Amino acid sequence: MENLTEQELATLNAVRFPQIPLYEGFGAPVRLESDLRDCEVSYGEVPKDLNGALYRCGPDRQYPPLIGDDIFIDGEGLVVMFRFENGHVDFKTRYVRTERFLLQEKHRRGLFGRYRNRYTHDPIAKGCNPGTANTNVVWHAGKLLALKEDDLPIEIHPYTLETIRRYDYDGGIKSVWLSAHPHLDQTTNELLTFAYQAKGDGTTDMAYYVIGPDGKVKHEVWFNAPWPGMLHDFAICDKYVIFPFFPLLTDVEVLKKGGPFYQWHRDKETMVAVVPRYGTADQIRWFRGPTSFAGHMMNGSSNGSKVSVDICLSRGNSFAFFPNHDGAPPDPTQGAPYLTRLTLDLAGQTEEIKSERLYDWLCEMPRTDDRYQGNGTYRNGYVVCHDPRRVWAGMSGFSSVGHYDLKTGAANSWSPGPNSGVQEPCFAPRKPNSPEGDGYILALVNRMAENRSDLVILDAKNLEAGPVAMVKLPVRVRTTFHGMWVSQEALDSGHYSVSRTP
Ligand code: V55
Ligand code: FE
Repeated sequence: MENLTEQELATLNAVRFPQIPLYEGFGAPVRLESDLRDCEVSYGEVPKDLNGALYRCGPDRQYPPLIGDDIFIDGEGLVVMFRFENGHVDFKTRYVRTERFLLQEKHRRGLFGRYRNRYTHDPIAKGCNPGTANTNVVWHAGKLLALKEDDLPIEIHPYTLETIRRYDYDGGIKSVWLSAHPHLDQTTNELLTFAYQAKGDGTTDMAYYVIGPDGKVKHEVWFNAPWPGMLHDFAICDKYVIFPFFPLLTDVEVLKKGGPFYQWHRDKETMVAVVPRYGTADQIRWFRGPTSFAGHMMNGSSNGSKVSVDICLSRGNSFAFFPNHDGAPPDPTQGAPYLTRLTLDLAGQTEEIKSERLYDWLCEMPRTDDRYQGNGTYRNGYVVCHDPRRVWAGMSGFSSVGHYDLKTGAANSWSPGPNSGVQEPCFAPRKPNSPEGDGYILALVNRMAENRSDLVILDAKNLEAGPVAMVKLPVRVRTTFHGMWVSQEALDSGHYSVSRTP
């Protein structure tokens, strides 16, 4: 075998995915790129006032990973677009042509090993950016960016979805990568974003950036995290940004031995940094609370000296595929997230984090009416959840799309029924200046039994009335993580013209 060329070796290796639960049924790699003009509408009518595009992103393995195993946050990013025009919906998917994708394409095989462990990759991949662009898509300052937290944004074309370039904001970003969870303030057209482990694997450096409406870095704060952990998401409000630190930590020595990128430290507490939105590192305030974990935040707000953040919080690690540092078996009872309000009092005498559970439905992927990100008066939240009145189809994902009215405490939901699951809900306003929460919820539906997907359009104010329309896809879309609705007006102008109704 030694005297075979790389090319010959590669063609000897048939593409064969390992038989692991992640790749069974709905999780099987799809690996197709689709173009479908005029999707079938199996129910109702697509509102004619919904013009623009829903963008989403998720992993879909291009080639099998080198280690014969995988976790659900790895895999090459596939961008999904539903383009809405005058009652018609066109569907398109494209892989993001990351360096990693192009290198594997050339060699016709997987070159990457364990999630974010560069010591497990093929030597051919040395020096290649391992980013997958598989987590989120955001439209800001006239650019559509596909994001993953261990790489810089990848700019893609908003209509063809062709990959344009890896984007460092013309040299404005000095961190080695950027979060996949920037938060967009549609009233100022600023994109607030950050990097954790901002100088490389296992570093404690944090970088926080405000990108202006012109797409240029306008504010930057560097500070140190209490430990080199995961910081997947943060929250913004008018005067502050809030960074919660949970004890899922990276140890470079573990990486060198081929181990996991994160380990859970159940003996460690939760820490929260409140950073002034346009301030400096010396103004940062720190707060402490018991061990907890959250992937995602719904929104932040500030009221006088009190800063709060609504967050899908669990007591322990909800990423059971990252092991306990002390070798104990995973404890799934601790990983269930519930919408929880953390309150930090800047005028208080203590560093205590006050914590209050807002709803008893297990939920994740929290979203708002995007025009109200960072607005303390917001009252509508949208999640995927397990409404106990619904049937949960197990492996199909969450059973229901939920709407929480944070003012009245009411909760309602819609479920696609048995053998189906839902993905993260995205809000689209009925009209650009509609009041908060007046619009539609767009969500991908996993049809397990039929091995394909739907896109459901719901009335955001009345989920329980059932779909406004159901857009039927002839193919399966593997579970996507995040994305957003972008109106045609915002696509045309490159900015948002949102003025808030109080
Ligand atoms: C998360 C997701 C990621 C990731 C790290 O939801 C954390 C949590 C989709 O990728 O890389
Ligand atoms: Fe996320």
